[in-house]
Amino acid sequence: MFFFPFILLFLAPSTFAEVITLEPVTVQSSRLSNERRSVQVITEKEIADSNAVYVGDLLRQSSGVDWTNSGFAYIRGGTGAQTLVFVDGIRMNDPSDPNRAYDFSSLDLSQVERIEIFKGPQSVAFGSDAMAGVISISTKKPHSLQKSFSLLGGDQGTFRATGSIASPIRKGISVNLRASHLRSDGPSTALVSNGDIDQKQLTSAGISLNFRPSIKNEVTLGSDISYLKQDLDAGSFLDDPNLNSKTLQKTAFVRSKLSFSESSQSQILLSRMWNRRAYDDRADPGDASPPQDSTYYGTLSDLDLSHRVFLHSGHEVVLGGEWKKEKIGIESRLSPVPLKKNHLLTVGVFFQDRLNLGRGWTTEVGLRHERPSDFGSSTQKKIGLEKRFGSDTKLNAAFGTGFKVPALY
Ligand SMILES: [Ca+2]
Ligand SMILES: [Ca+2]
Repeated sequence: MFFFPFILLFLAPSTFAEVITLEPVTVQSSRLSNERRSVQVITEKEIADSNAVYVGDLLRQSSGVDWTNSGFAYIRGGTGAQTLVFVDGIRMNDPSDPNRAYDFSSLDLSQVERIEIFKGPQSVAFGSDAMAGVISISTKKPHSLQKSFSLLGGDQGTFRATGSIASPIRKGISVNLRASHLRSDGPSTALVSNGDIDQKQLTSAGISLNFRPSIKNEVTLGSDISYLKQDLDAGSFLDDPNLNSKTLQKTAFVRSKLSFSESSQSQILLSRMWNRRAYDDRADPGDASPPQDSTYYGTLSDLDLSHRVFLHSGHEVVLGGEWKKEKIGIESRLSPVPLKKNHLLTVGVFFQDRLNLGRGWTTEVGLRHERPSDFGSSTQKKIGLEKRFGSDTKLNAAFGTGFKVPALY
């Protein structure tokens, strides 16, 4: 979609005397270092300069990433089901989706600060769903005293209002509030449309509290909510004038980052994601699919621990474990959907080792063992070798495996 904004009003952030600046903390960046992987980063400035309205407008410009108008990303020819998505470190792949894929439609780009795309299998670090790659989104969380408000309008009846405020409460404690509303009469969900207008309304809000007792230790509590109402189509090539969905998504998390010494750091993340998606459809000429009246419920609870140790200069070990519980429910009055299971419990442990051999040579090995209830167990491996030539050139060869737990219906 090409987008031409005709109004842009932005009240620049105002910064006052007390400024607390924190580096963004994501679980991903601690495990998947940018230097040594096929990673693409889209920065806040690039997002602002692009004038894009949807996350997909940016993802589709990235090499090796394809995009559908219905909101799913495909990395290196893999499917949306094989792409693991994190928002602020929280797993977002919806257990109530038939493929356990993440629908980016519920994410307002105006709330996004940074997008990292890790290409290739990352199952050693993150387990199931990371077969084709990982997309990690960081939302805007300024910790200094800031107020901002913006309005944006464009073609296809597009209008967006965004506001945020961040403020220190007292020394070492800050709060961040933000909200946005987006409405649009397009683009069509079907790639080929015969004039059917697909409206979209997305309302999002979030709050986070950050405690920073010392320079290297911090705890963040946060919660986000979004409500999306959108018209859909009956596939990529078939308009449907009366199919729509309503999606309510909520997340809550507590994250702590602790440094025991210069050479030892831990991260603990406890998160929960709720997703409720309701479809409404009526029969119409050309619509071969039966009418729908169904609601999908999915929750995902996750406890993720990792500990990083620098044994000596150039030798780094990461150990970690994860406990994850997903649960789904489906209500369908017209055509009941049988479930294989209504919940899944997964426990996993992993380690990664990176060793600098000198003369520009670095090796990396990793192993993860994961046991999803009733689906057997799985061990994932990776091995890599890198040779640097000066500061600008490197040669990297890597082998990694990936896996995916079956969807629950
Ligand atoms: Ca439609
Ligand atoms: Ca229909």
